Amino acid sequence: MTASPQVSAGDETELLAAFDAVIERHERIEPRDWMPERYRSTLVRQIAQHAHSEIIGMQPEGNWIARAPSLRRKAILLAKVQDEAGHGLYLYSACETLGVSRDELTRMLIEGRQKYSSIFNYPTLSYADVGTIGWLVDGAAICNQVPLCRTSYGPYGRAMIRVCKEESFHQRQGYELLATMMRGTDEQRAMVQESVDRFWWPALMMFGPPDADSPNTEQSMAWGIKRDTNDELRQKFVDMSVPQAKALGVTFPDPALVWDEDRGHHDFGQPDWDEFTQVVKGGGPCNAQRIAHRARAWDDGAWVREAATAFAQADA
Ligand code: BYC
Repeated sequence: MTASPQVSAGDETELLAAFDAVIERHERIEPRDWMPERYRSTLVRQIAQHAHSEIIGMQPEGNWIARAPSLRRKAILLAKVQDEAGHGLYLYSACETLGVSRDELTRMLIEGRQKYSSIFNYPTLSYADVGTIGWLVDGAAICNQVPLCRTSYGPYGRAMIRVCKEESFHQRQGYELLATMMRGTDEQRAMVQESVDRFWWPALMMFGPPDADSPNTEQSMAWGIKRDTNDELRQKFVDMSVPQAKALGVTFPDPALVWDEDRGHHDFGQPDWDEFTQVVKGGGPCNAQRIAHRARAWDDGAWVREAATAFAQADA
């Protein structure tokens, strides 16, 4: 339950102290617990953005389902894209526990009042992109989402557990696809490298702006919504990906990428943050196409929602 107008200032101080104590003990806030309005709105913003990313994220890979090179690849890709739909649904349900309906959330996405991950505004130009998305995009998602299993809001953390298990399969299928192509012809190897070159920097942008330019990180860390900062997770992703690239036989397009013995981490260059800002503001290569497709799918599905509502009412 959120702060109600009947709660007096004295009560609110007590409620806030109880809330802070739960956060301090790393326990969970549940939907019926009192919570500060800003905690609730921050969660709605992040969970909705996360849900929208899963649903919009079906499009770049969905683009290749009808052109998969074999029945096996098609079955894998279909299953993966359907999993993403499932992730969106768990996350919309988690968001609904905060008092906002899925209809409202979808409207906010379509009207540009809520965001989705920048990564899905880039096109998928070859089948190698299906592998690269699995390896790097789902890989980045895992880095970001495993700590979210311990987020302070119960329904979000519980949704993340299943999402992470499925993302783990997604990453492996991507890596396996790329490894298969790397054992193929020179042309296939070149396709993989070209795809990795296009996706590397956008994958690093998935973690959000540098900590110094991230307006939300400090408060979200204090509330236990985020467990690591954007830069910490980006570093973890780079450290994890470099040996995988080596095993695969591809390189990343970053001359500054070197192992730093003293830090025990890789040093790396910065993505083009102006490009990131442009993409987040709606000016990426595929923003308009992604939203137009989502709006069309929402309109096309109106009869299903109406029929389901009528059926539920008839049954009641
Ligand atoms: N793209 O203060 P910051 C998947 C926004 S899908 C767009 O650091 P925060 C998959 C940010 O919202 C997985 N916008 O924010 C699916 C904020 O703007 P607002 C998607 C971004 O929230 C299909 C502003 O920039 N994962 O795996 O503390 C196929 C300042 O940022 C981005 C999630 O959604 C971005 N990359 O931290 C394959 C993870 N980065 O809202 C795979 C959940 C930042 O104030 N989300 N912005 O107007 C999070 O962990 C956090 O929200 C973020 C950003 C780390 C992304």
